[in-house]
Amino acid sequence: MQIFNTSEKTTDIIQALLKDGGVIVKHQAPDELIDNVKAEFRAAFDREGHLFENDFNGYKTLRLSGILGLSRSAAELIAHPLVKDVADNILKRHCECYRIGSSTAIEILPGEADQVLHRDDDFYPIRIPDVEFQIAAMWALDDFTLENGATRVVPGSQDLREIEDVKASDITQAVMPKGSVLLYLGSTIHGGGANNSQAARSGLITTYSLGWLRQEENQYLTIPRKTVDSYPENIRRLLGYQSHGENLGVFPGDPDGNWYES
Ligand SMILES: O=C(O)CCC(=O)C(=O)O
Repeated sequence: MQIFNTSEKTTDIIQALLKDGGVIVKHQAPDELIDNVKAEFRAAFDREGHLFENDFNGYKTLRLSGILGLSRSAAELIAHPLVKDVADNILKRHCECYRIGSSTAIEILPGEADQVLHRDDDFYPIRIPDVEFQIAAMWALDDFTLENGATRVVPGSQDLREIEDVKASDITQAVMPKGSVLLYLGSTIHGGGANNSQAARSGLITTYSLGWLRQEENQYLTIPRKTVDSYPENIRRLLGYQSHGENLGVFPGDPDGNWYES
């Protein structure tokens, strides 16, 4: 998996992502922004982060959903220009617009084991050859290291190999400094890493899915409407407040005017 720096061309980043199924781009968000996001998550992590514990998420991992209802600063990561450029390029090959599939803050605590390897898009019941249903952006809110559970990724696994066939030697880890982003395809096998350090490892993963697919996390019922309305149009669109073309998900007030004339 290739590692890029800020200065490199987006087309090269996209090419690497499509080739390897994942790519790291370092130093995309300033420390101050990352610290604000972390501060805005803190109380919610402490209050409700444990509610997501299960065999898949782990029992020493805190999680949060409904991110844009919890942190306004997170909007800057979710709608980051690089992520948008990459999503535009990969997803708009197959749709007119895309939306947030899910957005999840994840704090892996010391003592957590490896998460089960998985593909994010496996919950869609069919595949269409050569169509990526979604991409994901995992922001490092702390330095991601081998010891603290940097996301495990299987480069090339967008070839749809069986997850059971993955060998330890196929797995790499997204070691990256705080403020960097790991981009990966919905079809790429990955999972959280074991945290063998003494400190928590926090990240924010957002998936972006084709506009004609059902969103993984129902943003309409998760984020209060008043909060949605307080965001600018690009964020409202990402949350799903836009129709897909003239016929899917139309509603009064659609920003593209896809509603019946009265
Ligand atoms: O925490 C991580 O590094 C990855 C988590 C993940 O892939 C997931 O929960 O779907």
